[in-house]
Amino acid sequence: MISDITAARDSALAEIAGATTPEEVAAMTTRFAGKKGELAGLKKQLGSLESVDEKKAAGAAINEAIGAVDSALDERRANVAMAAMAAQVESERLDLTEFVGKPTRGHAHLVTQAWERLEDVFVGMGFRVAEGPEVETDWHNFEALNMGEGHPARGEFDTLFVDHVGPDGSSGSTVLRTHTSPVQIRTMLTQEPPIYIVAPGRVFRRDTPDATHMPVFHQIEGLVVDRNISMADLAGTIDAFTKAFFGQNWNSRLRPSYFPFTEPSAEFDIQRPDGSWIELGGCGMVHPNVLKAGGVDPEEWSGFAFGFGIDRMAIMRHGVADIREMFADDLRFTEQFS
Ligand code: FA5
Repeated sequence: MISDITAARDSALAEIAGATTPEEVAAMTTRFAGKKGELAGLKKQLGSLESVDEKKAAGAAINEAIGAVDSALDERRANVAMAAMAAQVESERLDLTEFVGKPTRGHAHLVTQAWERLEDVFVGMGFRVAEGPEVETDWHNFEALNMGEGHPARGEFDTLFVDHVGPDGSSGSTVLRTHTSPVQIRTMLTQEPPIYIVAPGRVFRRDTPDATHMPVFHQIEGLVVDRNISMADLAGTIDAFTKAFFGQNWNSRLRPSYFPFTEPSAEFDIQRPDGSWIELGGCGMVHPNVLKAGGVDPEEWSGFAFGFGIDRMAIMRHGVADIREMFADDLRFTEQFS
């Protein structure tokens, strides 16, 4: 009987060693280790043995054989599972070599590029960068800028109102800022002169899009408040800026204009190398009422301010004919720039 057990064990171990798939191992588990397996069958025959010693010896041999077969099955099961997983990983491996070539690099939006360059130029001239909220109070956006309720100049800003009821029950006093000029007020209220800041940011107007207008666009505000500041400082700053931002062969000029928050006021144009002039923004000497609203004494301090359209500067710098092209997200346009 012992020799039968040894033979059954050895042939089971040999077969198990040759199993290569999880399914084969499962079938062998039933055949060799199951209740109806060969070793179980031999175990049942133990009862027919006559001597106790023979029973003992055969019983021990069967238990040893079952143990050996069980551990061989466990080991084989783990090995084929590992091999199956390795095969699956291999079959699902992505061949990325086809994408290796010249990588296409993106670039910042033209408006972002202009925005960052403007900050660089002004920081280089000694200005600090300030900011304010896009949702603004009527007071900061209009009233403190010398445009009280009913002021006709408010009509020039096609304002978007925010549906908001104040703590006192008042409504209609919150707007999407129509320009970056409210940052002038916020800066003066939080900072003592001398003040030298620029404030780039997004602004909103109910303007119909055309070649030079967008309803959401960007401006950069400038504010200087110091002793003995004159219109000559404003002109000199703008000229230095034009040459630093656009290049040495670009000229700028100031044309008399009107803004409620500056007096005198001017419009700022630049001349392209081809000789044509384009309006980029407004500027002027800060109105005494605006200095007062900002808590600054107009007898002691004076200042100038400007507000330029960043989007217009971007199209100017890159020779783009229509401002809307910059926001169409058309790769044929975008890829022309770096
Ligand atoms: C103003 O917004 C004044 N706050 C500027 C200012 C600041 C004057 C400080 C004096 C002192 P204006 O509405 O002209 O002004 O706008 C300034 C610039 O923003 C324009 O010259 C133009 O370059 C740009 N701009 C105005 N509307 C649009 C628009 N819809 N789309 C794109 N750019 C615009």
